[in-house]
Amino acid sequence: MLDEMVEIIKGDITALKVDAIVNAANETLLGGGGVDGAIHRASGPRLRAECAMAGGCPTGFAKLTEGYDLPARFVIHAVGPVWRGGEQGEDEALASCYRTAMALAEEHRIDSIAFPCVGTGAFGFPLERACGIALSEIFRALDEGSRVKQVYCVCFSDEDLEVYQKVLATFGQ
Ligand code: AR6
Repeated sequence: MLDEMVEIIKGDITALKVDAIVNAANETLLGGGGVDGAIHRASGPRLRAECAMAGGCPTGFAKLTEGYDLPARFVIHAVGPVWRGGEQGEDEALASCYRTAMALAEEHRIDSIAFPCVGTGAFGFPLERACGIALSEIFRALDEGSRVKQVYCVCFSDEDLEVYQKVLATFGQ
């Protein structure tokens, strides 16, 4: 059942022991605030060193690194769009982040993956709209026969959790 494969949870993504956690990065991949800062702090300096070798990443795409000191084996650094009102290709860029991350998971034989609410913090993407895009792309990948067995959508606040659960309920899986 697809709905059992997707769980909305509240917590700190850096603490999760999954095959891969997704980072909400920026094009430099060199770290920043929010979940990006938390992941770099928890993973240690070797993560920044590997990211520095990666040569950045365009908006709407993602790159995979080792997890180093994290409980997760890999980090998938996804670069969400900066929200500019919704008419500048933001929806497609966010969808592409999720598609790229799920494709990388497939390529690296990842069974379990955890996503934060990419784009909805510093980059300002409206949360409810972002949740709809995230869940559409995640369900699409699972529906297409992804080998991923468990997807966690990790919310950092009760408010985010409530919105995510509301949006999930509209999917009627
Ligand atoms: N675990 C799970 N979610 C978290 C955590 C955590 N430890 N910490 C924050 N969040 P943001 P963006 C949530 O701003 O909007 C950075 O500076 C947070 O509450 O981290 O994609 C990067 O370097 C929010 O719901 O990412 C970029 O420059 C979500 O993670 C820029 O911010 C995403 O918020 C990216 O902005």
